[in-house]
Amino acid sequence: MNRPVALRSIFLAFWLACLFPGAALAASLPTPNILDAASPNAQEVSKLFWLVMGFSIFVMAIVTAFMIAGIVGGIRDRNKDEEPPQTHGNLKLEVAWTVIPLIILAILLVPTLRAIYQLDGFAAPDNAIEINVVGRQFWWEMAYVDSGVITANEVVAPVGTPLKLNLASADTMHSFWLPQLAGKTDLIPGNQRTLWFTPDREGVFYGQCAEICGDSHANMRLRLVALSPENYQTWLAAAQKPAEVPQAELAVAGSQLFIEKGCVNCHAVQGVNTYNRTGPDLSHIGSRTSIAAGMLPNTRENMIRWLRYTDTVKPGVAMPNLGLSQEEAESLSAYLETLTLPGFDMKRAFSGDKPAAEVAATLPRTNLASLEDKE
Ligand code: HEC
Ligand SMILES: [Cu+2]
Repeated sequence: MNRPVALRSIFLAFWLACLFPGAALAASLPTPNILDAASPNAQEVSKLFWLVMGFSIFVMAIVTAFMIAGIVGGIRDRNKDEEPPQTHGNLKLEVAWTVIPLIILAILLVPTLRAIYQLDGFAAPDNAIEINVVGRQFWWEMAYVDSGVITANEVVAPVGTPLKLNLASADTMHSFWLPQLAGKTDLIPGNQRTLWFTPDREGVFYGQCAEICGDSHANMRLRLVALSPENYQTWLAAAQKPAEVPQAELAVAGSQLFIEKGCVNCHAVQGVNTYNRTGPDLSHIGSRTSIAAGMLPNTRENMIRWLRYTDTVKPGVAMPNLGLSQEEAESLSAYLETLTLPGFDMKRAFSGDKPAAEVAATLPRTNLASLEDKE
């Protein structure tokens, strides 16, 4: 390799390495960006991130400078005949590169320990809203301890009040992760963990199971919907009431199929059957932004697809494919659409002028084309 080419490749490699994270940040899609914190606890984590990042860049710059100086020197001297000076062992250098990292690590240890104690589940304030979260292959159940409200895959919470989540698993290990709100916490069978944070702005925040748990681990997503305190109170009241009884013919037929086809054996719907937790509570499924643990936007078309091709849409799913016809799936979907929160419109639940658009922008981006291929 001649000199200009060698030098140019070094610089090119350097700039490419800098560009990649930049490009990822620039693609400002509604991704769960850990650095775009929406709670003081997540803020703490991103502050730590920048601190460690700062030290790392500093160390990298020094090491790279020495490296480049060495390479440039080597290239310049390559035609010289004499041997370069030979050295062996250097006590001062050895001490320096042991002590300097120790100092850096000691500096980083202080804020790290502080953050660990602050974020600890036991530190949750007394006024926290307590929610029991159970992870299952491949969905989440949320049970509000005080109000008895049960939802699935979407946590609804008020801005400004701490949430205390008691995390448990019904089968294998999962990990609860809402990157903009708190760090990951594992759900370990037979062991309860706690996590707390306080959402500090309205919005829909993405989450994801972060511990590989089976075929559809990547499809085990979740949402946190943070509402203004007033809207949260309205939601809470609505969530405790059954949805209105369906009137339209198609939906009424669907409500009968819901019983005939055995959906009631696994799914609870307020006012229809009693407490049943084999599958997600569907009492207000019509008001959810997504279905199948955050996989698909909640539309009629997607619901039909889900009911007819359950196991193709979501590999390894615990809901059986019931062999429904297109007509049956249509009336069931029409029925499920009527199961909305009475007197509460999730799409208009945000104050200000970004309501429905915000919900729409935060819908999941699943590659539907690939699903169609399978059908
Ligand atoms: C053997 C139990 C079982 C039966 C029977 C069953 N389901 Fe399910 N269902 C589940 C489970 C488990 C899930 C969660 C799947 C996942 O997301 O991994 C689910 C998910 C769903 C969801 C998505 C819920 C959400 O929160 O995203 C809908 C809607 C649904 N089922 C409707 C039906 C209908 C309608 C029927 C009857 C035709 C039915 N299910 C029959 C177990 C069952
Ligand atoms: Cu998982």
